[in-house]
Amino acid sequence: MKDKFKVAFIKPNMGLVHGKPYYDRGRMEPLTFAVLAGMLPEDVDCVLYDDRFERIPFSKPVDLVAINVEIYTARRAYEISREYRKRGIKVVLGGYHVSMIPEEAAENADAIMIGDSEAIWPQVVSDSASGKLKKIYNGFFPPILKGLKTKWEIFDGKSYLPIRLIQFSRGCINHCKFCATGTLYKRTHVCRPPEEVVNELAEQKCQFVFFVDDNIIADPDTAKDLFRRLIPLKKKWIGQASLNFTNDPELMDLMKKSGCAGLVIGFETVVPENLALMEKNCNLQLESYESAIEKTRKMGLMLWGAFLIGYDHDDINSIRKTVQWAIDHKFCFSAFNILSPYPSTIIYEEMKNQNRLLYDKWWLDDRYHFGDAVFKPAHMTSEELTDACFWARRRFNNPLTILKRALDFETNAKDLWSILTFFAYNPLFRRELFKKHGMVLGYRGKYKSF
Ligand code: B12
Ligand code: SF4
Repeated sequence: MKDKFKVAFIKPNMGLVHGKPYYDRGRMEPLTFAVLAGMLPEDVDCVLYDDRFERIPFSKPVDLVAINVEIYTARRAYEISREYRKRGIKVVLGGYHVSMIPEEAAENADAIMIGDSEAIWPQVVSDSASGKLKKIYNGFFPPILKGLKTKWEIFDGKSYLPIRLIQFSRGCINHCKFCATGTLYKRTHVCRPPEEVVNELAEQKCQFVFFVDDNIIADPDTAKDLFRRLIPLKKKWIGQASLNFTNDPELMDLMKKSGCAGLVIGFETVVPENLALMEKNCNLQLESYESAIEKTRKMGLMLWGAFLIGYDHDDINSIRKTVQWAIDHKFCFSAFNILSPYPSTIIYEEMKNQNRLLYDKWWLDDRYHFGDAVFKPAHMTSEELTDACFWARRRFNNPLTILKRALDFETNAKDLWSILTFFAYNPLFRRELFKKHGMVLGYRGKYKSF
């Protein structure tokens, strides 16, 4: 009997901490591969190697290697690709970073997939099986999401946080200047048929779900349809959304009834001039953050505030103000991300033209460490920005502040589940922030996995 064609999916790690691979205790299942595996016919064997906690068995036979590449994992992804190609095994790269800078990715692979791979990925595998792999594959735009099957079985036997990831929609109706999604999707947003999403979830035992959509309410009517169908499932879910859902009482009501426990909200900044520079229109159109947050509190939602530090109207004081604001609002979690221009975004081009980038390709540069500022800020030095951002993370996550944030009986401490969730993840995220800071990207030949 002929052996099945075997595809190895690889989720690369980011890099090394004190000379050893970064070990992320807060890792989630890499949904991308459940989606890619779901597109393939039964006669293709799929295996997943998650470099974030497993050794990659480079010498194990496999017919095609498929690696997901994001900007922080690009260097490691290219290292893994080299190891396989040295052994004569074909490698295909795909994912956000590949779509943002295909020419770089193409130098590091036998084939690349640009954009969303629905409808094309099975062709890549069959071309490879017949020895006719092409160098470049272009995905359909906008992507066709009807009929998608998420094959979560690919995660069986592996250890991830106990939360099931799923996607209802792709893209975004905004185009913020710093954002990769805005750059790739050009204000296009596509939903999966809600009934297909709910049918998939109904078969899943896991009671806690993360909708990874960039903005789950971008198409409010289809989101309402999804939420109505979710109600009978009685699952708890979290997701990402823009705050303008608070202007629609019906949407809020359905969201709550469908089991929404918390949301990641991209506040980005409390400095209005920065929002204008970012062109973050969904936030500019709000009456105020305060009134919108008040409505989410009434819903009992636990918020994860996402902030971008280092825009041109930021200085040390505004960064301090932003952190204090997040603490005062008792957000369950917050991410203080340092502004890091991604290639092909508007902000990258602007900074390049203004000669403000410290390195041309910071994600591949030996001098770069995770958490470093990679450009010349307007009102401080890049070192000051690096320090301020690390300070912001420490301040928000210091033990006393964690306790202060916990004491919110409308949200984080409203019931036992919320308290347990708050205290399970806050200390974990605190540990990870220290571990991650200063990490070098890639393994640089210093650490090999066999
Ligand atoms: C969920 C998520 C997370 C989760 C983690 C998820 C996980 N499993 O580990 C959390 C919240 C922890 C997270 C963390 C971070 N994330 Co994140 N995350 C996402 C998000 C919202 C969804 C990813 C997802 O599951 N998509 C669903 C799948 C189905 O879509 P997909 O991956 O795009 O795959 C499709 C195609 O791209 C293609 N494809 C993808 N890979 C491959 C590979 C091959 C071989 C082929 C053929 C095709 C292919 O096929 C798929 C189907 O069409 C994306 C934004 C987005 N819209 O995708 C950001 C995103 C990927 N994250 C990003 C970043 C920067 C981060 C952080 C570094 C943030 C930070 N500063 O700390 C961290 C660390 C990430 C890490 N590598 O460790 C950026 C990456 C930017 C870039 N240029 O690469 C994104 C794009 C957000 C953004 N808009 O900027 N993230
Ligand atoms: S709203 Fe969010 S996902 Fe959309 S472009 Fe802006 S930052 Fe990106």
